[in-house]
Amino acid sequence: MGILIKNGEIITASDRFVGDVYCEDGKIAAVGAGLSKERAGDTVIDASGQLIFPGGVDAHVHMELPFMGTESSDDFETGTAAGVAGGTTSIIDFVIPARGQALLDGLAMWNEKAKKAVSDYAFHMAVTWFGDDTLKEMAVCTREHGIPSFKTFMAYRGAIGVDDPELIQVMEAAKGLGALVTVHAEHGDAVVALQKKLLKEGKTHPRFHAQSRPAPIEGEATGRAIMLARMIGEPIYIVHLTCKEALAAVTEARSRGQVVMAETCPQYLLLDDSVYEKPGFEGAAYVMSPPIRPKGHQDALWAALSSGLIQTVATDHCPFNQVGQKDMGKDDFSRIPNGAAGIENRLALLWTYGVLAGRIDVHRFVDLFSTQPAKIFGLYPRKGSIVPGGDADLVIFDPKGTSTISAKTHHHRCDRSIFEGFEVKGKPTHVIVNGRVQCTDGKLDVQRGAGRYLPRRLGPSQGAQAF
Ligand code: DUC
Ligand code: ZN
Ligand code: ZN
Ligand code: ZN
Repeated sequence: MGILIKNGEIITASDRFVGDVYCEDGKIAAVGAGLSKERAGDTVIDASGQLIFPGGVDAHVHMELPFMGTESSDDFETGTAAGVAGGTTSIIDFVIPARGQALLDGLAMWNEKAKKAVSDYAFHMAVTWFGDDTLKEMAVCTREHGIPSFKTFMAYRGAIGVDDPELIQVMEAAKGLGALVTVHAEHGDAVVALQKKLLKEGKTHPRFHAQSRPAPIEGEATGRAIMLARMIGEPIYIVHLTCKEALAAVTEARSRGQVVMAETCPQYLLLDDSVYEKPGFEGAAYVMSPPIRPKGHQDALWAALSSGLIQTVATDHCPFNQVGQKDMGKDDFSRIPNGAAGIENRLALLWTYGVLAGRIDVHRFVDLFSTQPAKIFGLYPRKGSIVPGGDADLVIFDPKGTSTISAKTHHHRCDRSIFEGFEVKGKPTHVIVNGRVQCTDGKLDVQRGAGRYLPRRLGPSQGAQAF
């Protein structure tokens, strides 16, 4: 049975027109005006006055991630369902093997966890150490498992972080495989030194988390990662870029023609570090790495989105409950699990505070939300577009109406929302995932395990093609 969506305003990264979309067998079968393809039993959706976007691709999420002595509180079922509620129909999660663990053992664990996803998923592979077999394992990931992107952490030294010699080895290996290296850029040793100093002075409150990882720590690591990628001749993708210092490093590299891509997240665009001054221990909800920056950085990030300096907006969705998880760090900010929920809010926030605020246009919005992450990471045009033959992942969006984000109503399995009280305009009336309506007017109808694994392949110099 198919779905015919009639008379919607179809908006992609490049086009905008009123028309119909016909979905059949999980794929988009036709796009055009006045389609009359429907057959008996088809669902017909009148999308007059509404917008139709390609389903969102969130290229940076962590479902049930074992981290800092606990586990992120959304699993692949609840986390992907929250994504669907917010118009995100595909995710790329990170396999993060423990230091010393084989990459392929980590992959086996993630394959198992992800089986319950309600929407499609792919993986990046984190390389958390470099052993005798790592190069071989990276080749197997790329060639046999469709994982052509590798993540490295310059922070979290002693746990999942790598040192520079290891980072160089990962970049060289990725270059040989035609794979892309993504980097969490913070100067790990400097963070540890600052944490020690602050704690020694008795500074344990969540606000000192931010003080232990100031913007120069990210700027330096971003510049160093870019320099290493330049030395090796390998494209690089900077995850969750938050500050002017890091933007300066990207700007300098791009002006030389180096292939550097960057991602930011809604929390870095919309919050400032006054969140750490909330009463009591409430600031812990905003403890993530990198931290929320002082006022001034947010406008620079918006400008970088609009100019194309930053290519994608992901969420780094990594929720922890205030009660029972964040409170592990009640007496020591360095023990507060790092991360927050956000997968459900990306569309609403980018739309309201990006498009409606005049900071980005509708095509750039679709690009950041869906098309660029799909292109950069090898999912396009199956994902990230509205074309015949592509997967039928669509958001039908009613631009009318206003709602307020709250932990009381979100689908994240988390007792706090870092966007609590944010007003957002419009709402998805239908979210279609693989040709099936999975959310109608905020009501989910998802199927545990319906999500499929998405093997990926990057074209030659994929990064350079992407923009
Ligand atoms: N930062 C976070 O805040 N959480 C997960 C991992 C990371 O890098
Ligand atoms: Zn309807
Ligand atoms: Zn990170
Ligand atoms: Zn992350």
